[in-house]
Amino acid sequence: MKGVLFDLDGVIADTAVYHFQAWRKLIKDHFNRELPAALEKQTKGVSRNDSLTAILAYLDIKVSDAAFQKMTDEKNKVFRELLASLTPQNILPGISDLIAQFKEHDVKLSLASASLNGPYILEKLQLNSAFDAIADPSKVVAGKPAPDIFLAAASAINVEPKECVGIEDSIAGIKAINSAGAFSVGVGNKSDLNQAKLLFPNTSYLNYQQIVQAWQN
Ligand code: B16
Ligand code: MG
Repeated sequence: MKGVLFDLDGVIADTAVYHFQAWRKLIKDHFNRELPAALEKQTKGVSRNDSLTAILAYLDIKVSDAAFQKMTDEKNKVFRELLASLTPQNILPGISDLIAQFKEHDVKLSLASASLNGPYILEKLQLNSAFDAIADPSKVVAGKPAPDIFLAAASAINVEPKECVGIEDSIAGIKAINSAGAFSVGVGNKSDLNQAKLLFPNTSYLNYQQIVQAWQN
């Protein structure tokens, strides 16, 4: 195992709460409608545009391209305001130790987040220097569940996907890791992430030795 491809939202920090809070506000402001909690799961790991498409489809609302663009900009503005309060204390349990273990064993770290705010979030968490590369989601053709962002993240550290482990909390992300040919490690429920090759109930259970052993087998 030479590289680890990290998802961000839901693995390194719980920014999913902020994403959904921002979507909820947007939909309330524009249409005076509420979003059900189930949509949070559906939009996890999914790009900004694909998330709004899913939300509007659920609400059965059609908007012009210009209005769509304006809405994604507005959502991002609210999300960025929420991110302003992020500190290293928002790093999820177990992640700092796991990163230290990977670094001790010369495993390269690459970020494979769908978020265009990835570099800003890593900076707020003071984790940017821990990463060897950040794959740029604006440069990949298809978002998760397509493998593109994981392939880009592996290539950015010059490691073959089969020599990498990908860590994800979303259904779309686990599918993306598997199609990229990397070894998928899920963080979450078995009912959602049954396609993960190795699963931990939450980040505090993530364990370097268990990951290496499972990757080897
Ligand atoms: P942005 P990940 C994903 O992050 C989030 O899970 C998803 O909710 C969000 O829509 C997507 O990033 C795009 O984020 O609007 O900041 O570009 O899980 O891939 O780290
Ligand atoms: Mg995620």
